[in-house]
Amino acid sequence: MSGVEISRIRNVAIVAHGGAGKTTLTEAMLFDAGAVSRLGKVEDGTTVTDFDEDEIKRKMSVSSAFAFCEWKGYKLNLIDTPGASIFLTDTRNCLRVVDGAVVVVSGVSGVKVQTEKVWACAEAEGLARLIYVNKMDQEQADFFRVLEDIRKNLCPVATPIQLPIGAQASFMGVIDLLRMKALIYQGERTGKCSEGEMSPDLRPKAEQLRAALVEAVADSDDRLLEKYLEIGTLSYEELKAGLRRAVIGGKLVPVLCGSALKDVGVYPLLDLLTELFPSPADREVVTGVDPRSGERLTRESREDAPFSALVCKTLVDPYAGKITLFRVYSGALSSDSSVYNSTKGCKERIGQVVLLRGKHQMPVPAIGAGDLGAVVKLKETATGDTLCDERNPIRLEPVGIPSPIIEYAIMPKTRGDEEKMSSGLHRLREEDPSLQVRRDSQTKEIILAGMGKAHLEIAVDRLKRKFGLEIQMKTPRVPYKETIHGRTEVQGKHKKQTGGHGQYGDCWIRLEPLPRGTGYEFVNQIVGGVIPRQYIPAVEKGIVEAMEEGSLAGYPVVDVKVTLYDGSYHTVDSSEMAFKIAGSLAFKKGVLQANPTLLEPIMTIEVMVPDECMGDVIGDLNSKRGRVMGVEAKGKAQTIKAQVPLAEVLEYAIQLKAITGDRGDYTVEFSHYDEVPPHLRERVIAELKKAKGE
Ligand SMILES: Nc1nc2c(ncn2[C@@H]2O[C@H](COP(=O)(O)OP(=O)(O)O)[C@@H](O)[C@H]2O)c(=O)[nH]1
Ligand SMILES: [Mg+2]
Repeated sequence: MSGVEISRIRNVAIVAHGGAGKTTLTEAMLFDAGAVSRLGKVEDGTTVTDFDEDEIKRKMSVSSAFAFCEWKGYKLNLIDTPGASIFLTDTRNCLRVVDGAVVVVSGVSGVKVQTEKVWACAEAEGLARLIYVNKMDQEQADFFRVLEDIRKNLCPVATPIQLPIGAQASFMGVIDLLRMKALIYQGERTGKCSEGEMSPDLRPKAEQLRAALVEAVADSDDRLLEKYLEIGTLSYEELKAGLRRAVIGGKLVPVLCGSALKDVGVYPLLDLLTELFPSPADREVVTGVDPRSGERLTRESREDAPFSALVCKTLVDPYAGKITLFRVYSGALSSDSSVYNSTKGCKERIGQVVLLRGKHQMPVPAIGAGDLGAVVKLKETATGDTLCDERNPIRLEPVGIPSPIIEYAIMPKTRGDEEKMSSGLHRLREEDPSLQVRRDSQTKEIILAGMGKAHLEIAVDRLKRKFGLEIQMKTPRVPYKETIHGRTEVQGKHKKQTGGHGQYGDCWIRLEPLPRGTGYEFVNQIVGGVIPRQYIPAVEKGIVEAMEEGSLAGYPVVDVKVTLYDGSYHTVDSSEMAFKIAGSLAFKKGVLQANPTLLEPIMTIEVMVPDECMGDVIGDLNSKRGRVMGVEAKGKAQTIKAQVPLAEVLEYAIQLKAITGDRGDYTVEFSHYDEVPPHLRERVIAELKKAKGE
């Protein structure tokens, strides 16, 4: 129906830390396979998968991109993913819909914290993996140093199946250890190579590595091991088949090398993807739930099964509209049909379905099981949704959304653009669910939250480019709170008895501090009707309103117990309004008498950094009034757990980047409120008052 047999589809994500060469490698694969006639460059903004204006401007991927090519009768669906941690959600969504991942590691700088992160994501998805050691042409590239790094910090079962020929400026090809042949590249950036015998000086190393490879493959399979122990070696066919099973089972990860920029070692990579990676039919059947009963369901990767697909990405174009990218798990999606969105519980009209190669859309009659595709102009569907056959509904499991780590207050530069901004933000969120928008009930600011400052800046840039909106970004205000240390008794009296109908309300309240985090408690101890029962809620209402704006600096008052114990009333002049005012007056006065103080939010922060940065990061946290609670080693990284006031880490994403050279990462979440130290309180209050005055 869709033209490709499922066993001949390979869905592959290209993952790595930023700058390892994913986009360049994707470009070289597309070029070598003849899908594009010109080999583009990231520097020139001419690659297929960095087509977005933001990417061309920044010379880095900010969004994953689909592309496909044909290679020896197979269809390779490639997803070039962004490497920066701020876009990890996008990368995770892509990893969910592929069957294998090419992990690119720079032959110069080796494994980075971000490599470990994407590696862990690929592993969690149960993906077959292959490591491509890139940039072998660059100065200081060293295959064996990086291999050791990979084995130690990323994957103990990483096993070379190639050996570089030459190094750095003299890097010219690779030795295929499976066939023991040398592939020598001549022309610059043509992808073409000639096959021949390896030079004698490389043979000992090649033989040693091949023996290790054969042993590793044998080790991964009892039947092969028996044979190997008996005969001492494996045939080429056994080796190849055993290697494929080991790769699919995650028991062995082949290591290749090359130069994406010079298009060296890309041909063999394409071959190996078809030969070693699983087809969609080789994966375990996809599971989901029945949206009506919650019962567990499965769908086989077959075109005659009921249709199901998972949306892994949404692109919003102000002119072309919304593009929804998905993987079909079962059945097929035809143009001009209708499907059911089981996440939203609504039907969607399907117009033209297309295949994507970067920004180019190629219309097709249908997208079949196991394949990746896209459709434009769906109304309700967002990333993470399941599309399925209405009569056979299923909901597949989406990738979760991480909690944001940085927040900025945003406002349109032009007054009156608020509504336009809000609808623009809504569209952006359809593309990128890791962007979050909320209005802070306390500071009244619109808060844009995301995974890093650059993440938010890119969002703001997009609002400008796509919707013509000029947006201002500010560090958000810290939501301080106020509380009291002391106990006090205070009267609030509201009396106006000159002319006409008078007003009279009078109450006595007692204020006492409550433990941190308790909030507020109101106790009515009025006896003998000194305040008539119907006015008591009014007194409390006045107190609650006054509590929203404390007397110290105008921030909400928390953790107080208020006891109403006395008062008086007037038979004619008393009213609810008068008692409400009396309650409010009493509370405001009382707070000032009861030794008021300022509370600030304290965050729990977990910082992941490489060993060598740890001292600097801990020192910096200490200077930020942080309290380090523990350090835990995890692979090559250390995780530092600390508590630190929010006011000190509003721009932590930027500071950590500076301290660690972008090798760190962190998560932050609210922990509790604690008192602002007395020596800082006056300064904070003065600043707050100044800000309020503006
Ligand atoms: N010398 C050399 N540079 C490379 C190679 N592959 C990529 N680069 C360069 O490394 C930079 C980052 O490449 P890019 O493909 O954008 O990396 P990505 O962030 O992983 O997508 C660019 O300047 C590329 O030209 C390579 O094999 N050799
Ligand atoms: Mg890229």
